[in-house]
Amino acid sequence: MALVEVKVPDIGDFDEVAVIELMVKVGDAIKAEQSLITVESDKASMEIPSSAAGVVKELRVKLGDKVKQGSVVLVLEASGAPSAQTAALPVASPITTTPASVVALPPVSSQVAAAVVVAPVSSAAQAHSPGALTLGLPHASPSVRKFARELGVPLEEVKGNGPKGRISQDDVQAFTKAVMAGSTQTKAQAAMAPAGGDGAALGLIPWPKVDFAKFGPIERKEMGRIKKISGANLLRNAIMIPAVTNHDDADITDLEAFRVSTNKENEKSGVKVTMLAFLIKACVAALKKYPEFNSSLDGDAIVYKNYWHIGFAADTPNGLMVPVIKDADKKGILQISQEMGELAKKAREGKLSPAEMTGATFTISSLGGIGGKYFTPIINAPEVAIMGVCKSTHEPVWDGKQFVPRLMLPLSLTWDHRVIDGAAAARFNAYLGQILGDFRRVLL
Ligand code: CAO
Repeated sequence: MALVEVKVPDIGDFDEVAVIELMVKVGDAIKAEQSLITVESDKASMEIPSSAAGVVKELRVKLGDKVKQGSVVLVLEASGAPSAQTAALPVASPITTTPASVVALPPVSSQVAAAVVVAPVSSAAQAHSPGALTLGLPHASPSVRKFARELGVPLEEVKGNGPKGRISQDDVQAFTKAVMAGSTQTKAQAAMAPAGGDGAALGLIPWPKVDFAKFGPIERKEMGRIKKISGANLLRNAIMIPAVTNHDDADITDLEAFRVSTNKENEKSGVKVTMLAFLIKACVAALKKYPEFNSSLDGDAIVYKNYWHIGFAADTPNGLMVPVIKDADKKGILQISQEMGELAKKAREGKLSPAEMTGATFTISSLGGIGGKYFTPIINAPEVAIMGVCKSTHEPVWDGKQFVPRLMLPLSLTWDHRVIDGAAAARFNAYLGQILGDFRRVLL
């Protein structure tokens, strides 16, 4: 049997490329045209196929090596004639090029679809590891991994139908379709089911199983669709985001007086201004001053948004909904109040369109009309912060000489510690308090 050196073929414009994946090992019997290694430049990833069939005798490259045209990839004990292409060429057959940046994604960037339908990938799958194969991680090319990462598909759960179980883009698509159709569940989804999942996928002890009927009469009701969907999202966000909440108070004595007088003046207009409308406007000013609060995480990058769409939590008979006031920075208090009234009504009637619930850059959850002092709202991913507001009460505040009664609004800002620091959060709250204390500051 002849020994054949399989070499890197002409790789176009690239001078040197890094080996990021080894797909075969010594002793493997391989076919002609089978992919041997993946190399990656700053622009593309490519798989280098074998020029001949045979058994791998020696691997001449390792992960991280730089190779170029003519570099020997491996030595093969050939089992047949080299491929026609190879016979005519001094190097292996032409490479298949998959530009890393070109990934045919279906339009799942819709936050709702991505968040609701497909559970998040594990951090192990998210982090691109050049040693993926040796670590026993899924057998897939970098472009397929990138594709899966962008869809939020846990690659380790996808069955590969390629040679040696290699996962292709078609496999990832089929898995996504099955999850969307409800015919399969990711492990994380199963773990998220409040009672059905046992948390095993997260390494937790099993969910307690109790026969409640043993202790008294019970009634069992299935949760509605909205509660199920928001529950899964809330659980993911609570688990995955290192969230911290800062509490503060804002003096809204003058603002409340202004709100009441505005409502008297506008009695006939039918538009009632509530504190939440002022809060939306004040938050936009604070978000502009501290842009990291209006951002999202995308891998290792922070995406700063130059638009200010504010979601507000609305309590509805079907569960929690979050309609969005788009371009709140361009709207006045009266317009925001009117839109809020309309959106809250639609939410309660279950008539919100997906467009009216997506695109928020920051969310406010107000329990002010109900009561309470402070709470710890859960961030609405992929946002990085949320403002919780409770009921304002008159409190004695020291003015330097004496205690005076002031109307104080409790604020609870939850923020993602991966993006925001405690000092920034304290500053955000302090600035918001200044604006609410003297609303003319919004104009500054
Ligand atoms: N302090 C004191 N009073 C307040 C207040 C505050 N922070 N915020 C509102 N109020 C008052 C209003 O002025 C109004 O009083 P009047 O009827 O005397 O004028 C009353 O409370 C009711 O206000 P509202 O709740 O109807 O209006 P809103 O603009 O404050 O809120 C909406 C609208 C849709 C956000 C609210 O109805 C709602 O659904 N809140 C619940 C949100 C929620 O569930 N959050 C938790 C999410 S986590 O599970």
